[in-house]
Amino acid sequence: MKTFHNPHHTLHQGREEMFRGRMVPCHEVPARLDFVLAELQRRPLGALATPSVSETELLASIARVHSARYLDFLASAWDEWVAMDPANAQRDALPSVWPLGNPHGFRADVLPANFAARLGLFSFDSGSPLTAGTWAAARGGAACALAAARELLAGQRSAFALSRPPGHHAGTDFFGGYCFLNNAAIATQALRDGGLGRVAVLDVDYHHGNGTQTIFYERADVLTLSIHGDPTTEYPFFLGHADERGAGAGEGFNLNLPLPRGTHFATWRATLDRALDAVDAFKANALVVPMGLDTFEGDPISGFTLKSDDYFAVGEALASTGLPTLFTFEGGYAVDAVGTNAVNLLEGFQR
Ligand code: SP5
Ligand code: ZN
Repeated sequence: MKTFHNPHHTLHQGREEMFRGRMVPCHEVPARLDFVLAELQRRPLGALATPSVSETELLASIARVHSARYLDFLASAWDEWVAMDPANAQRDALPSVWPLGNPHGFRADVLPANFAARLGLFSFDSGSPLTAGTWAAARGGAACALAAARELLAGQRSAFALSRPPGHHAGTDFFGGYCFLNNAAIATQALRDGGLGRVAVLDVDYHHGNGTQTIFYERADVLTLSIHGDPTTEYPFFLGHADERGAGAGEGFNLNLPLPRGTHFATWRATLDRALDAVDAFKANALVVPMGLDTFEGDPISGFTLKSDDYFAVGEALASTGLPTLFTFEGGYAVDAVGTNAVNLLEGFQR
């Protein structure tokens, strides 16, 4: 399978994230991608390339998923942050105030002129620093997703969009969970627009793919599935329960499979079979896998116990659908194992 990697990823480099009342070093660091790239050079799975996508086509694909007002916000966010206070050039932008959703009655339809208020309006946590190069890095990731979708549309069996920052927590008009543009959703929509009738998105990151779920929640042409830590105790907390089944035309086209913190591979693997049965029943034309490796036993912020060798079996199981499959790179914070784990999964898929 061909890998498209983001040459601009280091432009996004947060310093600290808010965690329980204090600032801690960011978990989502550039070295994560470097380790995956190095492992792909050691154990090649196919060609390695950077995406070549025109800026016009790229922005059009991104706008199929994200709102115009959110994209305007992202494009000017850094300049506005620095304009608030020249000293901000040395600090990452983090939100500190948010409008609660319904039924609390705060207005989300009126754009505040105050940038700090807009930073909150378009986000849901204070763990996702926005930096000088965030917009450029995120666009580079969307380009990888689009290039990978084109591989599948050209008839390839699989493709890998290797980028950071990750994407699956980002929604139509919000960032959070270290994510700014939803690469998996952008790829999925590009597959639909390229003529594939039904696309399944099976999220295997430790954290619920809340952004992807909300983007496709009312649609019957995209089946979203997610296996993740139970949101009762695990981030992102406010979405990801089993009773969220889709709405309107999309009712029945979302499947959440939450598992308790501490779940071992045997249970996780059996749960994957449930998800794969649902993908089969949906008669998908393609599969998109937001690939998080934070299910690993050594992950510093997660609670499952998968071992490096288990990822071969995950890849093999995903291959059993026989569908054209596109992988995006999501979480995985045990930095020196993330390359091994990612390539184990992809190598298992190619077996
Ligand atoms: C893409 C992805 O995996 N996003 C995950 C975002 C999780 N953010 C909250 C993490 C809580 C951090 N815990 C810090 C532990 C300090 N020792
Ligand atoms: Zn995660």
